[in-house]
Amino acid sequence: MPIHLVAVLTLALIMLGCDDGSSEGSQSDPIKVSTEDDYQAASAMQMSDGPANQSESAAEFVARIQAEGLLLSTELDAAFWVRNTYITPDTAILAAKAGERGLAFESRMVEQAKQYRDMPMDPVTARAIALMLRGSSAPAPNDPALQSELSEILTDMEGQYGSGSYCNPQGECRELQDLEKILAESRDYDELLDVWRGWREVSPPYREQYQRFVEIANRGARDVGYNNLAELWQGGYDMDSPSFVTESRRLWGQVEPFYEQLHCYVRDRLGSTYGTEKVPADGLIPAHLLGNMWSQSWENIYDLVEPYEDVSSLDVTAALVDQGYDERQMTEAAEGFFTSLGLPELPDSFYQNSMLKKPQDRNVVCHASAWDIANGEDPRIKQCVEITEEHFETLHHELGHIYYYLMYKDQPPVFKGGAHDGFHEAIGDTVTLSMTPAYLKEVGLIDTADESYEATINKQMKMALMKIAFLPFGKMIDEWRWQVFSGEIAPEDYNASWWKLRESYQGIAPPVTRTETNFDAGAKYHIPGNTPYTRYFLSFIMQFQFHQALCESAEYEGPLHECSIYNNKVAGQKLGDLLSMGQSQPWPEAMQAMTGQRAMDGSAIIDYFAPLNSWLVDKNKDLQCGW
Ligand code: X8Z
Ligand code: ZN
Repeated sequence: MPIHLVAVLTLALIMLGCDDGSSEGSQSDPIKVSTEDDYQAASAMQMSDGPANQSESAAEFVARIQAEGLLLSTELDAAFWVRNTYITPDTAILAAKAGERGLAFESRMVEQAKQYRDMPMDPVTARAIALMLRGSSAPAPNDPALQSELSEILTDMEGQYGSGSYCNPQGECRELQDLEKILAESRDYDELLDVWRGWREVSPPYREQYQRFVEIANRGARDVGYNNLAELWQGGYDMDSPSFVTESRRLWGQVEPFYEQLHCYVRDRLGSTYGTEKVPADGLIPAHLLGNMWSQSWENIYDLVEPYEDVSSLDVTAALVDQGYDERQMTEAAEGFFTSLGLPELPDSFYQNSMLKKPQDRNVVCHASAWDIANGEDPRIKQCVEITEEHFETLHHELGHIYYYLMYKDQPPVFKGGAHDGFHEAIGDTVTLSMTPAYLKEVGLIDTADESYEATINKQMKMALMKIAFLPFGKMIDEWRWQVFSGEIAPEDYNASWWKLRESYQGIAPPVTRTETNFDAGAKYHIPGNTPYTRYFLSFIMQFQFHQALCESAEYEGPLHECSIYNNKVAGQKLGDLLSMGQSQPWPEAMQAMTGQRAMDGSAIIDYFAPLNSWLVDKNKDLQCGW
């Protein structure tokens, strides 16, 4: 749950892999925060409770809040880290109490910051105040009893998800990662169905808690100054809330036709595998056949949809296993990509303090996350690493967060954060776009890099199953939550509305009848974990823009999908500069510095996949696409 408390302290007091964005202002006169002095000052103040002192200037207020926040984050980080890596009733108590203190702090901060809203001040302080008033993903209501209830609900929901398991009729019990493995590897329709349905037993027990969470967090959003939590979340992008919604829909419109082509082709191949009575040629794809528990990315069914069978496919999983990689070596290999760009080595503490392996003797929240502990001095990741290509990619993703933390370490706390949350999500993924066949050969993960047209299409298909299949999923999750928060979706319609969006965006259907006794949204981590999801949709679009820009700075000429910035220090410098900015400026500034454009844009992802797009259009010409 830490994620909501990340944001609890909008000040980036703690950053857990998924952080909140930024707002107005510009950096001309950086706030000076001497950590040592401020710690002492904050200790002396004992986390001051009252309203801002009338004689305190806006800049003094910002400095004080940052100092107090730093102090508090030490306690919160410790409680949440232990909770996430050791789920017990005891750690629930510790984490809920810490969360409550975080919410109380946030509430006081917001109330005090409001007093400065319309005062004249320098632009840097103005941006700091605006960031404080932006609210967090679970904003604190201005009521101690509700703060306590909110913290308990969030701690409990995440704990239930993290310790969930499913026991089948034969009495065999499995945790999520083992269920996911079956979903990825089995091709037995009924076995897949059992596992898909089984995992969804985790969430009905917290459906009512989620409903209560929505009520309390909406109250928190109102206390910050928004109409509801949807508007608060949408307000995190330096744009008016309706124009952000319009903008994100515009981006979806840019990529939707390509998704439909991919859907069409995959549906046809699945029809050949499972029969068209199970996968109708012009209908929805049953959600359990796509190789992933949430049908969010489809690379695990690559073998069923491979375009050219006799051409070498890049089996990175096999290479990692054959070469005896362990969890730490995989992490070091990912680190190696970042250092090849000229970025610093990870501190020793990173390997000492991270959790890279799933403990056998206790429940942990396995969903991967990155933590900014001790103000950039003790960054960590938590991932139940498996020796697979998918986990190798996730390690790069997590290190993207870690490098953001390291590079904005010297920013004042209030400016620690991604330019917006999609930037934070995009960094590691941008790097993985450079893991071309030529790169894999260079680092010894494959023997030969086949350069034929057929090999290119195979590789692009694998990438599209990861990147294009994800887009409607990345979009629909918050479409659902925005409507839940605004009240357009009533609690009694949670499940039906979820499937309506799954159907219209993704073209998939539940394989068995669902009713309102189910809570299928809640079976995805980010719902009980309350992590906003639009960030991933944006990231999947922007990472191709970033890749294109970095390739240009490396003076690469050629098709985008063949570019690798591995070892390129000029590209590394550009990336490092972006990271160092943190959220000190509105994101269009960061976007411009990185890409020369001020907007997010889908043309780079379309350009990257140009060969596959043409191939699919041709392949599908006799099929009836759409649903
Ligand atoms: O949650 C994550 C990361 C942590 S920020 C592992 N991702 C989303 C997911 O797993 O659903 C990365 C891609 C999408
Ligand atoms: Zn992430």
